[in-house]
Amino acid sequence: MGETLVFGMGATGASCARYFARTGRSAAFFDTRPRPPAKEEIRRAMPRARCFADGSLREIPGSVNRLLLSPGAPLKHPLVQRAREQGMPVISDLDLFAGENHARLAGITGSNGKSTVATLLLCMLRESGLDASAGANLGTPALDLLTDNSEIRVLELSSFQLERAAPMRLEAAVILNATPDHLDSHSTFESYAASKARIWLRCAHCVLPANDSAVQALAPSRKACPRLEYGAGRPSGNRLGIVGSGWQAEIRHAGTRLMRVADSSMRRGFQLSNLLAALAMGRVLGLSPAAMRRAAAAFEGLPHRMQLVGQWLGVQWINDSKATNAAAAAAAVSSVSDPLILIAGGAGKGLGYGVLREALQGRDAAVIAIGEEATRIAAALEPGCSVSHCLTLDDAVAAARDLARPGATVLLAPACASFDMFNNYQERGLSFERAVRAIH
Ligand code: UMA
Ligand code: ADP
Repeated sequence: MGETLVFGMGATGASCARYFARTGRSAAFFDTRPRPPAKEEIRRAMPRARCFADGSLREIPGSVNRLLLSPGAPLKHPLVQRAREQGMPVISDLDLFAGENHARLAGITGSNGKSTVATLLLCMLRESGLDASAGANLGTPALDLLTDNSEIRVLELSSFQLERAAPMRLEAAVILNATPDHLDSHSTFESYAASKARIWLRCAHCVLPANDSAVQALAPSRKACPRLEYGAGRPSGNRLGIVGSGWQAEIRHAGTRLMRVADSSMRRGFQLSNLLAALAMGRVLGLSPAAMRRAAAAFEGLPHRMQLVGQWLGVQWINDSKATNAAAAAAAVSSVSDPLILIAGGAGKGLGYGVLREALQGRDAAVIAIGEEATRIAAALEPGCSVSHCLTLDDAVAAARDLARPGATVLLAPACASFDMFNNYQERGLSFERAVRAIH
């Protein structure tokens, strides 16, 4: 058997190296970055494998008989074009995973909310007594999941992963929402959304939000695939919904009471929508209402997503560093009350900020803009909203303290990637928390 050329020496590349070492196959590795982050990890797993960093490989070596693309490997790179011209199989880590996986599979995609819903569903599965794991875009690369004995696996799938992999057999799959993101890589929203829709191509049961026209437009016909919808409206046989209001509001499906909305901390807006999505996936996977209820009641959300840093002098400070696109930041803005001071900005992803402008319309809000996108954000939000600029996140926190009056919320929801100032969104969130604590 020939050699696999793995394009990408990051987390996925390293998981491929471990997989090939485990299965006794040979591979070479390639990355366009001068210092790919997982080069040492790859060397440890496969000491004799050839590694080409800095884009130093111009031709596909003769020993190679297939190309494996990491999620970040650019599809337009000449080596990818060359492989296709030569009729060489171009695969992804998920294709290898699917060929070896014997566990039940649940898939989760969407522009926002994936990690939250995947983690909550994992908690529900474990609370049901199942040996379950979760991974793919959610941290643990899919091939590393194969080393555990899970009977069921939750895959969080990004548009990049879905675009590069053959359609997978999933027992249940949800698209949470479809709003613009990653348009610096996907050239149009339509091609981005079409990548997301690939999750349903071989899936046994579609799960989708009832009132989201962008997602509904991606769904296969009811004849082609059974579906369970979820939303705030009345429940029925193929719809998980809510009956009653306030403290009495109950989530039900097909005559079964699942839980009271008030039993979870995810009670409003997009967080309630994420709770309904996880419950709907749990229903399709046959979980008991009691186990789902216990898991949902105990779930406190993930770090850097609407995380309360603290409250000082009547001002609450919230870290939503994971709001890396305009729709996420708009959802975050809509979920808090006025007066609001929003810290936004960072590295752009080719997106507009129209939805953020709409979310801020008529609000008692001020914006502090930072990072490479500061000027574009100001241009999009002014004059409806007052925008000031700061050079660093520390300066933005100090400026927010000066602006905030008792009762206010200061929200970090950048609507941008973090890479202009930080290594990742976690580092940005931690910097925010440190700066907030330092001034109190
Ligand atoms: N890159 C290059 N040259 C290369 C290869 C990659 O410049 O030759 C760049 C890519 O454009 C990208 C970065 O390097 O910006 C990382 O690419 P990668 O393929 O090496 O990524 P991995 O380290 O393998 O991590 C990927 C996912 N990252 C991306 O899709 C960008 C991780 O999701 C995922 O956890 C991991 O695989 C394991 O499955 C992270 C992510 O940010 C959390 N995902 C995006 C998101 O959630 O918005 C999609
Ligand atoms: P993802 O894994 O898709 O990035 P996360 O669960 O990590 O999603 O949430 C990222 C951010 O997206 C959150 O910090 C919040 O601002 C926003 N968000 C979460 N769920 C939703 C949703 N259902 N709709 C809109 N925005 C959301």
